[in-house]
Amino acid sequence: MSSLSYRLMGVVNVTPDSFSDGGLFLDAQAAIAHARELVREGADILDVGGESTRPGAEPVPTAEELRRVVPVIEGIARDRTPSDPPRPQISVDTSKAVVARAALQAGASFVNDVSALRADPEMAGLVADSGCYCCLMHMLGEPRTMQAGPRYDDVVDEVRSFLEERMAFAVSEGVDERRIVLDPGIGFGKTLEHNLELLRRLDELLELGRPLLVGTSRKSFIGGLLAAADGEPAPVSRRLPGTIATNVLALQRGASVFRVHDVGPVRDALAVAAATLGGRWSPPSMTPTS
Ligand code: HH2
Repeated sequence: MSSLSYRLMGVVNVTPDSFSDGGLFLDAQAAIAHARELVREGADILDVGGESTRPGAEPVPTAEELRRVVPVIEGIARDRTPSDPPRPQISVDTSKAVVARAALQAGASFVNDVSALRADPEMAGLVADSGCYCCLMHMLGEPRTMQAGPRYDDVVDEVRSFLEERMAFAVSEGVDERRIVLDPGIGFGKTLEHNLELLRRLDELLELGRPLLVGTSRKSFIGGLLAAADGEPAPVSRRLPGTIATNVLALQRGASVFRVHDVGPVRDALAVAAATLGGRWSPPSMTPTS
């Protein structure tokens, strides 16, 4: 039986205001300890972020974002097993080229830019010159306003066209196409129905020929689906089963990078799901690098 290859990306939020774990790992030592735990649980990639992108989040000044993420990336890099490439791969969740540059110098090799290289004109050149991996994610609008009545004629077609255009832009700026990962941006300018439609038809994005990353972890559409009779969304503490369900379905539809907070339980669910699915498909390869 051929096996399905996929990678787990553990979330390390060094922020006071992230929607599900804000304030828990604001201290660098707490964030590094959390990162160690995620690696023990099976994270292949750690995604370190110093700015929340939750709906309504306020932008963080560059100096503060640097202060949050750089010591944590340095600490994780010091901790790594000296394999080739070192494990875990470190990703920085930022839209600012100055922050990405410092993160790459500190040991990151993956830029997770939720603006898909639109927010900072320096970002595409930086990614191209450094030869790092990057994730291009779809978002309608920007975090402050993105949930204000998002509308699409066909959400999947529009997300696919957007990702195709951003990938062409990245390549025209010198980014190696083989280092690009694509993400439909679950929860970024989407209603509950848009998120479900994207997950249901995720395989249509495979036509773009790059690995797909999905981030459903603990998101509010899961809370909305499990809302109480009074319409109150289920709290973050009740969203793990829904996170697992959506990640398993995304695996079945071709996703190969899973961005999650609860690495251990999702790892177990994906291992069983992948074994059950067997070799029904194989995602485009994405080889880690240092
Ligand atoms: N989701 C979040 C942040 N970054 N990056 C990608 N590529 N895809 C995602 O779906 C994604 C992302 C939001 O989750 P979280 O980091 O937990 O929350 P916050 O932005 O509030 O810190």
